[in-house]
Amino acid sequence: MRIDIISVFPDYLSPLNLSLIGKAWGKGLLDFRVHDLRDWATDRHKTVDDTPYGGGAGMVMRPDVWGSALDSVLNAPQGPPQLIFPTPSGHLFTQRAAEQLAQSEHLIFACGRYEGIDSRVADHYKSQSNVSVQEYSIGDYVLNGGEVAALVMIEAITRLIPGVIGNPESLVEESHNSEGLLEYPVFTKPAQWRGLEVPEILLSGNHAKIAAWRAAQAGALTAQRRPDLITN
Ligand code: JBZ
Repeated sequence: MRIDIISVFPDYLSPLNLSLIGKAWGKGLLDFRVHDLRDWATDRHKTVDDTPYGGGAGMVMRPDVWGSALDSVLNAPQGPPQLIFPTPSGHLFTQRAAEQLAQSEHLIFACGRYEGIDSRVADHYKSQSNVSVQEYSIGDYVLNGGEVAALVMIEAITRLIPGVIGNPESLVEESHNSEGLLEYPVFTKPAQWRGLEVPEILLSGNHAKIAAWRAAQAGALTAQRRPDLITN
């Protein structure tokens, strides 16, 4: 999978060199291209933003600079790309969205800063037949720009690509387990630590009882902390 990322802070994406994602890049499974938006600015100050029409606080990113940058990465030979705008006003990015995007051969992340990117940029590319456009938010909190949201989405997407994660079993048993619930609590040695014991059932060797205990724990924890995940 090829992933282009455009940002005014390309160094923000340096964690992509680390851990499993960095190894998958080294193996050729992933091909990251991080671009500095200012490379497409045309004035000597490399301006990428301007004041908002209608007034208000802060600065808005210019559509002409973004248009030049996106046209240039869209001209890559990977086949129909998906263009993703991390934005607090986007649809919520979910595991279902990660699964859909993991099927793509080419993703492009357009990371905004300041008060965001002129709205015509997403509208323009939505009207183009050679690209699919999505606006996503990773959750209800305030970030300074799209870079960290892009990192979150890239990790969630790329770990679903065969070969990126060494042990594919870790793809199925995760904190959102196969039942769509929170995961049960886990324990390892030592069996006693600072006066706290491991639940006795886990030392019993009775695998049927252990599975039932874990399912009950997952259900109770989900009901308490994330009732929104319970469908009924
Ligand atoms: C996001 C201006 O660019 C931004 C600013 C905040 C922000 C994003 C992009 S994406 N917050 C989120 O997913 O929560």
